[in-house]
Amino acid sequence: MHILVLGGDGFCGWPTALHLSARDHEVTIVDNLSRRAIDLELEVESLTPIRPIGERLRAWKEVSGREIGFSRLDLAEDHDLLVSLLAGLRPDAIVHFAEQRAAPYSMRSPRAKRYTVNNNVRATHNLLSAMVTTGVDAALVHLGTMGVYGYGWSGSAPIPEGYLTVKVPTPDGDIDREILHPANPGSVYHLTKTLDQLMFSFYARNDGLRITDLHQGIVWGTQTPQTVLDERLINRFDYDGDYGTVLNRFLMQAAIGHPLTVHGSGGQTRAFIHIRDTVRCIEIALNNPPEGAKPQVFNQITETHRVADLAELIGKLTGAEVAHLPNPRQEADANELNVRNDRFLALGLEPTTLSSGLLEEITDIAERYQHRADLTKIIARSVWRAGMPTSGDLMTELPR
Ligand code: NAD
Ligand code: USQ
Repeated sequence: MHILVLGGDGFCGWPTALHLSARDHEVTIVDNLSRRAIDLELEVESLTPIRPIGERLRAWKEVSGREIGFSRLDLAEDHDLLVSLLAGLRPDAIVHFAEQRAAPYSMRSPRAKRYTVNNNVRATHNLLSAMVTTGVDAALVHLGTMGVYGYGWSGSAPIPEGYLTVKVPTPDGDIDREILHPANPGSVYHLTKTLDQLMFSFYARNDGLRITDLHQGIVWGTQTPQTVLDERLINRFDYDGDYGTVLNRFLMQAAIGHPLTVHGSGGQTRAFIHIRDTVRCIEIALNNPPEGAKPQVFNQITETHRVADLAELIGKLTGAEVAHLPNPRQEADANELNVRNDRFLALGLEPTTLSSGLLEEITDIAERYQHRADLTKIIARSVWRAGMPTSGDLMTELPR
């Protein structure tokens, strides 16, 4: 297949592009390199030394003998260029990673809120509209998020894969209707993913686009079988308070002797998936497109954990201290989370679950590159509402 990987320079996109190329697909990456620009804005860098996109692609050709194409294009701004690209390449499939993906970044300022909405909503809509304009009948796989369901809305009831059947009362009795699971976004970023879902429903129904929306949990790990082949292929590792996600942050913090930054009680339960499974799931989704008329939704997760349990586990493995900090987010202090993931399991996914071997592999990477860490960037400083407590001052007093 010829596959476009939109956002293919990012944390999930880069290893996916390499994985699909290694599986003999023709791959073209489309990216505006905005994630690298946000690093400059936040004055922070990936813990791992990621190379410029051109060097990454040359290294891949040297190592594998395969070529990956690249087009620098802003999906939100360059609609006409996108139309020309689709009309010229006529890809068989498109994977859409190209959005601003950090919840804390999306809440850090009015400008960041507006940027996240403008970027994500326009990128997705431009893509859908360009697919219709060009008549490109590609299977579209989008990276959505578990956060569209919210946390705790249905208690311990299992979260279905996208849709819920409800009873609608009518004068002639109840009728069953399948609806998208109610949206309960917890940040402006998550809000954009709920808006994406509505756009997918419309374009599938109106234009017959074949869309798979992957409601992915928090991705952990960093390396895949392809990114370890050469240091120039290394994947990003975000550890800062906006882009670093909880498990990778805890592992990095343990490696450098920083207390583990649990927000509040740590009773928040979240869904997780290893980056190696992310790339496999995307390949499975590409091989199993829907018919059209309705987007199919897969919950792309392999396990759930409480934040406090993760901290305790890593503390035991590494001797790291656990710090309970004021939570900068507006979220439930504790929640249950029971998620169905039958569809990927039925299609052959063999989950990579948390094991001490994998945890150590990440701690090793964090130790190797700890000289690149800026300790002032570790604390999460984006708050959900003005006046909320931050842990910044407290942390300067914690032992290192
Ligand atoms: P990332 O920020 O590392 O990568 C996103 C890439 O998209 C970047 O390279 C960025 O430059 C590019 N991009 C953003 N806006 C663009 C635009 N308008 N035009 C062209 N390129 C653009 O993020 P990631 O962690 O790789 O996440 C990828 C996708 O997966 C996101 O949509 C995210 O919501 C979703 N997701 C990520 C996680 C996670 O834990 N990382 C979990 C669930 C879902
Ligand atoms: N948390 C801590 N300490 C930290 C960092 C986070 O306790 O140092 C807590 C947060 O308060 C939250 C939980 O850990 O309760 C998860 O936070 P996170 O930053 O790991 O993940 P989140 O903000 O939800 O976002 C990440 C990705 C996003 C993706 C989402 C999947 O950045 O792109 O959509 O995971 S999900 O969480 O399933 O919606």
